[in-house]
Amino acid sequence: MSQVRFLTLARHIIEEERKHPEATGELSKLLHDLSLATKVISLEVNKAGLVDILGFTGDNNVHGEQVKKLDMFAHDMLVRAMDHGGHLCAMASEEEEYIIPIPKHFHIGKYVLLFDPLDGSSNIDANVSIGTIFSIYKRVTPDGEPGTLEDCLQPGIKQVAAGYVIYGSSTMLVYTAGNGVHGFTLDPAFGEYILSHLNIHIPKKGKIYSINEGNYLYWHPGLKKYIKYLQEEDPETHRPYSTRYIGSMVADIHRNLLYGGIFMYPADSRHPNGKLRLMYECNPMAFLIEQAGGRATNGVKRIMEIQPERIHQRVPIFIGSEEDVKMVEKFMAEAEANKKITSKG
Ligand code: AHM
Ligand code: MG
Repeated sequence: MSQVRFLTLARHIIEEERKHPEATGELSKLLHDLSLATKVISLEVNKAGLVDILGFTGDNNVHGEQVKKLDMFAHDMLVRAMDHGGHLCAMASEEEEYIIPIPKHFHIGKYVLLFDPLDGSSNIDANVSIGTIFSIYKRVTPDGEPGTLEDCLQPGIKQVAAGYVIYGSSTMLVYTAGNGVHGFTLDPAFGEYILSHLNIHIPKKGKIYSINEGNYLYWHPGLKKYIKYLQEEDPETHRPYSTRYIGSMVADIHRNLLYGGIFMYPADSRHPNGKLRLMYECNPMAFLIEQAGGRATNGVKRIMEIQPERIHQRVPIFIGSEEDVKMVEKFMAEAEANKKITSKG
């Protein structure tokens, strides 16, 4: 018999909230609205393979409606589900250049929602797992007015909640509100997220590394050395590690969260800031992984302490099991120190 209680996401959020008598319930309602939007996205993602039959993206479907690209569908769904809930003052999406202030004709709330509506969407046609990533902050400007860029540009340590939904062999929502990381699996029969993973802890050290090794030539010398180190044989430190790279951040991080390991999207000589976005991808994942006992840095600095300057800014990321992330930092710091010695000499 399972030891995990039969608990819906909605019930879990209410129970968590009861632990904080000062809570107003607004965050719970926000998370509830968000989870509803992701159920609709999940349904649409599951139909993706039928697009060719029902109509190509950009075409009219059998109902005479335009078939939207799935990432735009997910973006629109989230905006439409969240703009009138009364909990938000602004949103920002990876799919939209500017922030989305909540218009005055809706009730304006005290939270800010940032999201990547469908991360890894280039994988959709191959039926690979993709996901929605979200990050929630409290506004910093005065209440009652539409939110501003200032409300959106807060460092990750200010997040009040964050999470992702993975659309995989099943759909799962994993979130933290600063009190551990919990996972819920969507029951497709009755459309509820059910608690399946209570208090997830990432192992202190893993046996998996995830990186796009095709970029090897352009990497920092310390990173090259670290990857070679992981490939060497040493049973005591469980080397060689296994490579697992899906190319879909949510799926790669989800697996490493459960099994342990390190995910990296580093800077390289062609992309000095890496590829992934601080506000939509790195901060929420860093909050989750830290809450699960792991570590997330840009190689030298904690991701969540980076002061954002632009809403779409990119940042290199090393994230996962604490000891693995510390090890890559060490390799890169040593290579930097050697560089300095060589250039002096
Ligand atoms: P996207 O936001 O355009 O989907 O790009 C983000 C994705 C991540 O999910 C994934 O980790 C990364 O891009 C993979 O990039 P690459 O193909 O360069 O390895
Ligand atoms: Mg993305």
